Amino acid sequence: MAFDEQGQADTARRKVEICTRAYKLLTEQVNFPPEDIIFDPNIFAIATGIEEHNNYAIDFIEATKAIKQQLPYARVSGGVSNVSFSFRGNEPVRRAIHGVFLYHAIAAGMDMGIVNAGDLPVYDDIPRELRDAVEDVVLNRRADGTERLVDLAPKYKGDKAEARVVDLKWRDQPVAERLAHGLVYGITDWIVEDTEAARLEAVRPLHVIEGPLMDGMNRVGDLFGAGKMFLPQVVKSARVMKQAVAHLLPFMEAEKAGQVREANGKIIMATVKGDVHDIGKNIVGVVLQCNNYDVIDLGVMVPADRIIDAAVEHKADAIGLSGLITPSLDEMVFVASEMQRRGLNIPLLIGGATTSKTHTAVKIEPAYQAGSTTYVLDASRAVGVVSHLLSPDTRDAAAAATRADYIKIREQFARGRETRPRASLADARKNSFAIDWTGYQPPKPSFLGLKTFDDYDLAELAANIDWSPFFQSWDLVGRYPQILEDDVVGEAARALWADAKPLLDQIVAEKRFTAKGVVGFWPANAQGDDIVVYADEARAAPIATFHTLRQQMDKSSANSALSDFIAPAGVAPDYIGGFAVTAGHGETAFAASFREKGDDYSAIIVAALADRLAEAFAERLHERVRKEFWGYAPVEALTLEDILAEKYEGIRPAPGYPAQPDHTEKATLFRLLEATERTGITLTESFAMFPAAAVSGLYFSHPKAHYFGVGKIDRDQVADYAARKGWDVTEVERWLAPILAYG
Ligand code: B12
Repeated sequence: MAFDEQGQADTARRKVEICTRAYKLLTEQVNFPPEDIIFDPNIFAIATGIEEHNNYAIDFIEATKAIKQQLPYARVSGGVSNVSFSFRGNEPVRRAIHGVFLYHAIAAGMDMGIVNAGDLPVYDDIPRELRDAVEDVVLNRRADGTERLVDLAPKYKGDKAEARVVDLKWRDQPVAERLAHGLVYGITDWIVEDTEAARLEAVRPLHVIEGPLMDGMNRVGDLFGAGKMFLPQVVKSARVMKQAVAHLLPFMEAEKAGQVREANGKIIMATVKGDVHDIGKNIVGVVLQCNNYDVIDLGVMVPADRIIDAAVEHKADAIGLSGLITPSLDEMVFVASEMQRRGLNIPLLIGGATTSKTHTAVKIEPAYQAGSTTYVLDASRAVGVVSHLLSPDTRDAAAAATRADYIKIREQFARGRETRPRASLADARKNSFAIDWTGYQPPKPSFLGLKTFDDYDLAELAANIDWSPFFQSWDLVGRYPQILEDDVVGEAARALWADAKPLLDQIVAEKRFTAKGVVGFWPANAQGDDIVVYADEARAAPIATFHTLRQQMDKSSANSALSDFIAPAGVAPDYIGGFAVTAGHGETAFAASFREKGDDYSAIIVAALADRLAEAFAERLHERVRKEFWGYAPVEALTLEDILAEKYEGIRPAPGYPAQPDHTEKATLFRLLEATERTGITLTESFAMFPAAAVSGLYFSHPKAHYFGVGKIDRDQVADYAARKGWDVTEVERWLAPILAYG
């Protein structure tokens, strides 16, 4: 935020001044990478009736422009809802102010903002009278702008959303307009009737697709590309399009003229070998289909040769890879090198929760010189990137621009490597997280060994769902339940909730999913940075060893490792726990039942609900471990909110998360838990779990145990870790590639 000794920056000059100062401090004095700087130069309310507030929106927009021009790579964000605060309670006017403000701020270079993803009005759609009055205020074009808008506002007060549902005036429009309206607003109620009406008016059924339907979808594509429309709406529009095409298909078949609709391009999409995650890939696929691209989705766990064979067979124009876990990053490098070896030169697109621009530039792009490689942050950017890379007029320039950008990133990455001070492993161990074990009796679990849950009660899990990540996976940012009443994202979240809740109730009532889990407890003690697990209290022969990694940042606070939270051998008899849970049995089939009807929207919701139930299973089981199964917190009485805020004792670190970045530790965990036999969860060669809606991890009971990020590790620890795991150094470097402080 743009604050300094004098307080908040309100004018453009002050905002730029403070951001420039911070920029210089960060980049020149602490060598902070400029691309990681996000400025929020303060968005303040306009039209408050106080004259000096009238220029606040302009001040932000001007400051944004200056920051983007003068402070390379820095990004700009802001709390958009602040700008319309003086009209709280009048949602339609607030929405119009957000739409107009963002229209100008994005044009000035704004990169992101806290705003309602699914409920922003379509700029061109804001009633002209209202839009002009709002623009007068946002751009401070007239001294009496505020009065005029205050006078006009009551006219638009009625809740537009409801107006939109009851406002059926659009049903009186010509069929082409009705089709476009249904597409833009995601309304399926009349799609078959309207498509049929259009078919009867058309010479050939194909003309309905090439005409009104594509016009409607191009509007959706343009609005989405321009940041005036957001993910949930776009995926809903796709559903309308698919149902319209499904109605026309038999007529086109019957016609047998064999004319096919010209697509903008053909794209092969796949989640790479060893990875099972597809929500992100599916969302991008739907958005691209909306924009008239033919998407050939090969699914998950797809080996490189199958991806490339499909690209050759279908004469594809691009390949899109997705991945969620770090081992998939290496696989993406391999696919890129195979594309190079097999002589392809079509664009390669990279996306997924674990991918990043830096990794793509430093590791993937160098492996594929024959064609371009582009990282895509999220679905909202996919269409723009693809259209630039595939259109003959822009593809060379687009590829060249990315290549130049990635060269810069590689240079910065190399520079960043040199400077950061690090601790040797020996020094890091001397600075370990010290626990005073004298007089501490580690709590003994109520049982040792395993406990299986064959069919955990879905209703109990549904009651323990953390909904915030669900809305996040639809780009609606905010905490649940406040998000449902939020005056910015409320309506969009309520709409999504209204669609998701009945599906969840159906899943529970009809037992569409089966939740299976296993939990285990074993005697254990730390041995250096390892945790040795014993079969019984005799603690004679180890039955397994968990290998932990230690922080090596050069810092005053402790360089922690998970082994610090278990009593060293010979100091006190301690214990460790483990779990593996899934709620994904049945998810694929239930989601497919919607996808078959062209309803990707519900299919994606079903998959996201399985993830939520899996996460809820992990949370609920951990609670029962603390209170019952391990029983070290029998009187714990926390609300779900407190539990989600981790206000409990002990931790449950998951392999792959920052405290234990090594996914291969799941092999030891799964062997001890007999997880596959007992829950049906399998591990892929990248140690992803299938079904995808699965979580696994360890339990630590010590009250001082806490979550931390291992961060980057050095050669000395890699060599030490290899020796402890009985691997050679290259094997460790392969599995821990993203956290190596070298190479
Ligand atoms: C929700 C979530 C889960 C859910 C569901 C995951 C899923 N989607 O299937 C559950 C609870 C099941 C889960 C489990 C695990 N998770 Co998790 N999870 C997350 C979380 C919080 C959000 C991911 C998500 O779903 N986002 C929403 C979707 C829609 O976004 P997306 O996948 O990123 O896709 C978007 C873009 O990336 C892009 N995109 C995606 N693909 C493509 C492809 C192309 C071609 C293009 C152009 C664009 C594109 O567009 C999409 C839409 O905008 C992330 C943290 C984060 N903030 O990202 C951790 C995270 C991904 N999980 C992580 C881990 C480690 C795990 C577990 C291994 C933990 C464990 N030991 O149990 C398991 C693995 C499960 C398995 N089956 O193997 C790590 C992965 C990194 C790593 N170290 O490998 C993360 C990054 C957390 C962390 N901080 O470390 N996880």
